[in-house]
Amino acid sequence: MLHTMKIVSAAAVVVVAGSAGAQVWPNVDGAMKHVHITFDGTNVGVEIDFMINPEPTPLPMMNHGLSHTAPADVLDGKYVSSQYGFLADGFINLPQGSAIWIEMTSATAGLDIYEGGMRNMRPMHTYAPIFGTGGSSSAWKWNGMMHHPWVAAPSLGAFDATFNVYLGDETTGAPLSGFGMDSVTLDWNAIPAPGSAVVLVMGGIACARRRR
Ligand SMILES: [Cu+2]
Repeated sequence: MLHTMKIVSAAAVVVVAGSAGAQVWPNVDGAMKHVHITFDGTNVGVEIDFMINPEPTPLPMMNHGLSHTAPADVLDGKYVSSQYGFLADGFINLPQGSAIWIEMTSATAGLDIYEGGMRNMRPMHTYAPIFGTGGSSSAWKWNGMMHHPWVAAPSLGAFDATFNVYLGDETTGAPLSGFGMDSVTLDWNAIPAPGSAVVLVMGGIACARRRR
């Protein structure tokens, strides 16, 4: 009896490993760049970290030409970055019935943003459209955890998005009076992926050789 159970569990492990090998999740390029959120009891604050990660902005977005596993396939064909991540800077104690909301107030046309999460837990992310993408609400309720959204651009070039971060009703997101809000602009540069640059260089060498 015990022996049979062991065989069954070994088979289950093989199945899980096989399906995991077939999955394609989007690349996580570059080091995490945190967007620190604070609340001192009265004012919400938001600031891009340049102390822990001094990498200058705009941050790169790249298209690796991957066919991602659903629901991450919303990123197919796009220049993608998940480097920016919202993160609590210190302990945050919220008033009863409130939540910290992040609302996108403006962005470069064509920029899409999808729900992510902890950066190394890509299979757990919903990839649901947020911040106005695909007709979603421009305001998104932050759960207080580290959250790296997936940001996607349709073409090469410069992209940015500006957000208000404020204390709102935990259900409706309506701003609560008597509390200060803050805003932050995140920016990106959609650039060719390193792999595609290598292909171009190799192509150039092949052309040079042919000419001789
Ligand atoms: Cu992070």
